[in-house]
Amino acid sequence: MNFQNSILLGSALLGSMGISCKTQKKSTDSNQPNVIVILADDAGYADFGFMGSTDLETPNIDRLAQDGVIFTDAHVSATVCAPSRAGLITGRYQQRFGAECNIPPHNLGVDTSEVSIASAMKKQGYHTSVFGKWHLGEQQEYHPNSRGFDEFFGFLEGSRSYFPHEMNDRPGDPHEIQHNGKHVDFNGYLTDVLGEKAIEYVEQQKDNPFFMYLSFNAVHTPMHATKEDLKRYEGHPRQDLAAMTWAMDRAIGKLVNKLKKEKIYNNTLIFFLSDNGGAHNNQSSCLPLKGWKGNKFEGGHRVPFVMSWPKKIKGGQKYHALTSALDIYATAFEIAGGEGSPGKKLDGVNLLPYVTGENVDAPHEKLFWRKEGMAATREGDWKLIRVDGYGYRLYNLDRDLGETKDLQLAEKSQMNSMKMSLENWEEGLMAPLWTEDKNWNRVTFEIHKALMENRKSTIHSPSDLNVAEQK
Ligand SMILES: [Ca+2]
Repeated sequence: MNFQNSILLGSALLGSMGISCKTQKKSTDSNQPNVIVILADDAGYADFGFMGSTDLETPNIDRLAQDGVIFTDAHVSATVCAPSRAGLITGRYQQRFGAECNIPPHNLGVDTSEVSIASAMKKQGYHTSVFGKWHLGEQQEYHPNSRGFDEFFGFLEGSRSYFPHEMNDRPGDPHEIQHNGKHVDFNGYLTDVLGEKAIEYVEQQKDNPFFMYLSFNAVHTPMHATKEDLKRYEGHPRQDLAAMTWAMDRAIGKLVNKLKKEKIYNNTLIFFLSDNGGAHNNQSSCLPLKGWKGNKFEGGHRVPFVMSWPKKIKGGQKYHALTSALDIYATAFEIAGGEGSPGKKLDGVNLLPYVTGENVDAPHEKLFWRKEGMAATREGDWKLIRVDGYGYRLYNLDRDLGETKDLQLAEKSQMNSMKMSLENWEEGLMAPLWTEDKNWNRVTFEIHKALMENRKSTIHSPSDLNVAEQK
């Protein structure tokens, strides 16, 4: 089935589901750039050439970074997949609407009163699409097509096989690949397929301003790669990750080439980032940061983050002040001609005036994180971590990027001021609408405790808890 046919089929299906999917009018404002948000999954802070990796190859992403701005102190709003994505697509701290924890239950998702970035861009006349992992709710009201995305090709769950899979690909399963609600039988390797679909979409929409959210599940587990890519990295100590990263880079390279071929690359605003820190189980590296996916040390939430728009942003820049994935929404919406917020008050800001030098202040004085009993805040170079039932740590990242020297006694006034500012922020939040599994919460607590004590954690999953209890 070609893409045009599949769009018609999808539209017919959506029509029968009572969902509006009108074709967007061609914009009269030719200056509106296309916007593409490329999200990697569980990629390590250090695992791209432009972030200093010497053993993983990412030539295409590196070129993209070179064409734009690299944010060196950029953060996602959560250290695990679903809440991080909830923040990204709403431009708001996800704890404000109860999406604080991972993996929404079958019947829940991102509160429908939140206006997604796709809905915001549609208001500006954009055609909108998402390719890949969703992870923000499975029911019809939480489905991408109900949240402002004209096109959805991907899967609703948090991870799946990269190859066709008997269980994942059962029609109706939330892991199945679908196109606008309709089951799709795909062939080949999913990272390549998502890249191809993104290119087909560009071909379809190249004459209109479009918004694309390209949400790779790479390099999340399972560690699946093609034979050819694995062969390229034979003997590599991180063979699977290197091969998966190479495939994602290849897909991004092909997409950028398509934009260049169509002569729309210069007026396309592209973001590239990871949804959280490298995971403990996917061979990733967050060095020189401490911690990894799921915890409140920098390795959990500081991510590689690039913004490129050759027409308006000078390439080869590094930007060092605090920035957030929450800023993507405000930036895209304002650059598309939007003013203020299309819904509730955004927590992110438009980054453009900061990277052009028009605004010399920092986009954020403070950033905050919380998932149930574990919370953190940044204020400039200061970092405070709070673990309920255990205590606090205060670090100065300028002198101690690896978060090892606790300054809470030596810097009492800083400690008290940040503690209070975290509590003030929490007053604007609600209780989580769903919570983490109890055992996973204990695992996360034990990891924080070990890292706060500058010990290696011996516990990484609930099965490790059982072993520890038997000792
Ligand atoms: Ca993730």
